[in-house]
Amino acid sequence: MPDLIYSAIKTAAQRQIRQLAVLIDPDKMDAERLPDLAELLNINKVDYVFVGGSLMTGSFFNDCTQWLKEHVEAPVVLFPGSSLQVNPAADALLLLSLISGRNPELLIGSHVVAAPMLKSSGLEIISTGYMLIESGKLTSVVYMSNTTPIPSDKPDIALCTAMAGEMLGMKLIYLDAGSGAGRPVPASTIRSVKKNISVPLIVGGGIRCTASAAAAWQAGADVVVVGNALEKDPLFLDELCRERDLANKVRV
Ligand code: 1GP
Repeated sequence: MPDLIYSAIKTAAQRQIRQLAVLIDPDKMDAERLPDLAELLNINKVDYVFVGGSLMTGSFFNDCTQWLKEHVEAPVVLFPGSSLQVNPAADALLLLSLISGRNPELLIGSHVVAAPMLKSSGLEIISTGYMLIESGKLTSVVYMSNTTPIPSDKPDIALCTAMAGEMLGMKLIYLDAGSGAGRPVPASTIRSVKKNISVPLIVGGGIRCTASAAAAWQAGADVVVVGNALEKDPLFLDELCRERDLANKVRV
């Protein structure tokens, strides 16, 4: 499988181009709202659309993924909360190993079970060292993963974990405070992880204002992920993209 999406993320990261991914949780989306959202995503030239959720109770995942692939210009990347969230219509899938935790199922177990299905899906599979950072509140992902997140005031633990992930061959590191986090990943943690790895760094969770996104990019995030805040106010996307473009000096 060609690594088109990974190459795009990596090339942009090497050029220090800040990228934005919008996370869509199909449980919190419906078919009526998708067209307006797609228009916003296309107008603002969002870099990636991530699709997934730590717990999915509805049945919209497959239709939502397919629809986004057909109507949105940005690549559609699966960010699966479980092996049920796989759809070959997408462009790529982040194969998350939860390296901040010690739950064997999320480190390797579910990957073994899903491997044949992933292989036959034809999806570009991107090995991702996924790290949860404590955020001041019990997020769904922390509860569902049955793991302890890395304390937010222990950047050393975060950086050693990220370094180990890279040494194990993971192609991306994702620092996540969790969807709807009380506070985003601290800039000090982002900075120290970024200084010690050479693979691209994704940061998300609890980003609700442009200042938080700017702080994450400034500290070294290559891709910032925003979900919740856009579910509440889709027009926030315009501000976020302005901030990204300002940081990239594309437009003022
Ligand atoms: C969660 O990083 C993502 O995994 C996005 O979080 O929904 O809080 O923006 P939010």
